[in-house]
Amino acid sequence: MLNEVIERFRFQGRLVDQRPYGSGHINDTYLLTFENGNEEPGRAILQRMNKNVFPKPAALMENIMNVTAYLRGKILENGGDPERETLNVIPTKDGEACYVDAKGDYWRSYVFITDATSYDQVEDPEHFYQSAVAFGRFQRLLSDYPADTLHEIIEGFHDTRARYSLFEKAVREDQMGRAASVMREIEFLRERKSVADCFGELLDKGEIPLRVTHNDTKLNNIMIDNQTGKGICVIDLDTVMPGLVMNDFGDSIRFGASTAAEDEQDLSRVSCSMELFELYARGFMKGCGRSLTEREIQLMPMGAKVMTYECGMRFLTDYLEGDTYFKIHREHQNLDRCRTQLKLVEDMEKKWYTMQEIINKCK
Ligand code: ADP
Ligand code: GN1
Ligand code: MG
Repeated sequence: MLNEVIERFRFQGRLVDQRPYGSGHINDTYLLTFENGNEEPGRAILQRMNKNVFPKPAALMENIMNVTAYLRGKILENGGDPERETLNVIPTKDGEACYVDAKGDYWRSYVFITDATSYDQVEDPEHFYQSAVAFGRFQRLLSDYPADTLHEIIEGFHDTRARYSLFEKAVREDQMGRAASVMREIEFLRERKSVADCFGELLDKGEIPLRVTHNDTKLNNIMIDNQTGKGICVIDLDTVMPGLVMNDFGDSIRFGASTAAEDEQDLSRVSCSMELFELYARGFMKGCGRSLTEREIQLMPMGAKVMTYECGMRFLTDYLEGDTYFKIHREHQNLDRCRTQLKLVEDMEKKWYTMQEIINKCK
């Protein structure tokens, strides 16, 4: 199957290797290697887009083509290298942004960003700081992007209130008969329903602005340059849509400032590091420049809590529904993921004033 798909793209050279790649939870990603007569072989990323998660892949690709073209212009204006600093789609031989196979699966390809790494956990705090500068800069570069031309790829993606309703529905329906065994987690989320409502209420009152945001700012969605240690390229642009800047900040904290992996089973190892929180806050504010309102800045700790609460709730919802959304590699992995998120929420509650103080120091 893969060979037939690879055939359809405008790749150069002779294919010498193909292998599953990366640790994303959504798409099926492959690394392809080509012999092309140069010392350094050619490489490309090939992805089967997840049609369960992205039911409108053509609209999604239109967003990506437009956003990457826009970023390319900005990068050139700033004297950068658009081949490494933004994703570049490799078209099909027919000149399309993606290929639809006989089974109706959508495939796309990207230029492989060489000499850079995407990290699943913070190995060097400086990388985390640099990822913050890059995600902040990404937000600033897109600040005048015409938001109304973007398709809403996943409706209500970070509408935490709506996600709460979906969670309660999953508990009610209890398709897998798992609800009784996770009552503690269910109660934890119920007791904190106000967290789910918070940003929706502020949006309703017009107190916070919608901006064009990335919406999936995990550390492994950024490439860190192996030579300079800088955040060279923001990747995984599937969810670029109007959203809240606090959520982009918060999702990075949820994932990167945790002292353990997202699916760690030993919860005593999971906490939210205030050193990493501070580093990220400094980098993100720097990257965003002066574009944020005071209200947005004050709400950054809330962004961390909302994103962590929401992600824990999404993992639990998926566990209750039979693991149909996030890829799992072992039984109960989504429950383990949920538990780390709830542990982080609890820890953030304990460290609430420290987080606020840090934000005031960094602004
Ligand atoms: P998912 O939506 O499943 O998370 P991603 O687009 O994030 O998929 O890709 C999964 C992983 O593949 C990334 O975390 C990264 O390690 C790698 N990757 C994706 N695109 C590129 C690229 N253009 N160059 C190098 N590595 C990439
Ligand atoms: C998914 O695609 P990936 O692995 O970068 C998910 C995010 C979650 C994250 C949790 C489109 O991100 O929303 O926060 O898993 N992406 C989508 O790790 O649902
Ligand atoms: Mg990803």
